[in-house]
Amino acid sequence: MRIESVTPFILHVPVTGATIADSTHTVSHWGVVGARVDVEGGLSGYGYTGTHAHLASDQLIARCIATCMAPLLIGEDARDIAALWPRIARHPALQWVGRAGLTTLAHAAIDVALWDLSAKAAQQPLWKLLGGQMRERVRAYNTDIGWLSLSDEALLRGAAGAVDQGFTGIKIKVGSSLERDLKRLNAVRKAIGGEVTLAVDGNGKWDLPTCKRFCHAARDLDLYWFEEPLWYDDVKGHAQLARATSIPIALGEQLYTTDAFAEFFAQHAVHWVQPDVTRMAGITEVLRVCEMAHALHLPVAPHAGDMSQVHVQLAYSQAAIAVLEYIPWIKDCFIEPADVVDGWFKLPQQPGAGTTPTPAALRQFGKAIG
Ligand code: 0YR
Ligand code: MG
Repeated sequence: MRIESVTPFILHVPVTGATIADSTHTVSHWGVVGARVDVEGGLSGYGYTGTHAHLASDQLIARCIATCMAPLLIGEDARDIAALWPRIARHPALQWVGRAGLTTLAHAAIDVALWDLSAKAAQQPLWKLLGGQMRERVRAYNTDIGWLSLSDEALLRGAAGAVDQGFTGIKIKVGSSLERDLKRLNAVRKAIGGEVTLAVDGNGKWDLPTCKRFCHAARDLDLYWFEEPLWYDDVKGHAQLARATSIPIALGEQLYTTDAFAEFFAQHAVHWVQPDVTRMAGITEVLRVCEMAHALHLPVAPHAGDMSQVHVQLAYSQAAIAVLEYIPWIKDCFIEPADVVDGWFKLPQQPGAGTTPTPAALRQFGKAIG
């Protein structure tokens, strides 16, 4: 499967409603910055990373794919995924300017495209190549009903609506003020009852004293996890919080490397592990984190920067993965959308990684590479 060309693309796809907000970001579109890898014989593989759709930085990622990474790939065998991973990640010119950041996001698009190609060549959905189906179904939790930008009424309506649709888990954003967040959470818990799992996500906004106050005040809400309570890289702070509260700590969506996860594991600073193929240079590296977590008996709940198109393939095949995030913004851009029925992700059927965009999506949402 000789690689003939590597072509970047950018899609900006609208989110639900005009904009959504968490504690740190207000977002109107999801950025899908990707690579199409064409091989001899006519197959095309697709992979992408996820962004907040800022065109200037999306164009940097796209150009990194086209000018820095494509030359390392042309002429190579696309099935040599394991060998091509360090060839890009450890390439002197890339490593000097990257190692974490936009070069890693660009690498994610490439790695996912290579896995997509291997699965398409085998005429199997990716989960088959990753060990086969190891659980009957994958539980979804709904994040799209929990934004800080929603009014109290809309939040309650959305939470109850998700439960009516069959979701057994939801996630609510926090990080505005303790008073507002706690009031909303108490109302949501009342509305959904005690059976539905209720997670909260702070997106790294608060400091340790605020987190401790929050955890104390929320102790009777039976929270499933508190995600990114503190600044993303603060291992010591998360370890302190983990010791101070019985609420499980979740994190990982902002971590780029296995070393970063290893440090959180070593310090007992995380309970729910949330790697993301779109940030961690692809599937190859996330599989390593899943194995590390599994060996430590820590459950994995991948963050869905891919909006679960790829992660559903992992969730069906990786023993460590317990639950998967659901946000429906970009699913209809793909030949086979990552759909949820009655609160459970459907088992993908199409050959590949689930990353092939429809021609209509490329036309409607495509942006210039610059
Ligand atoms: C919006 N999921 C997250 C979105 C989401 C962010 O900023 O990117 O909230 O990725 O934290 O768990
Ligand atoms: Mg999050």
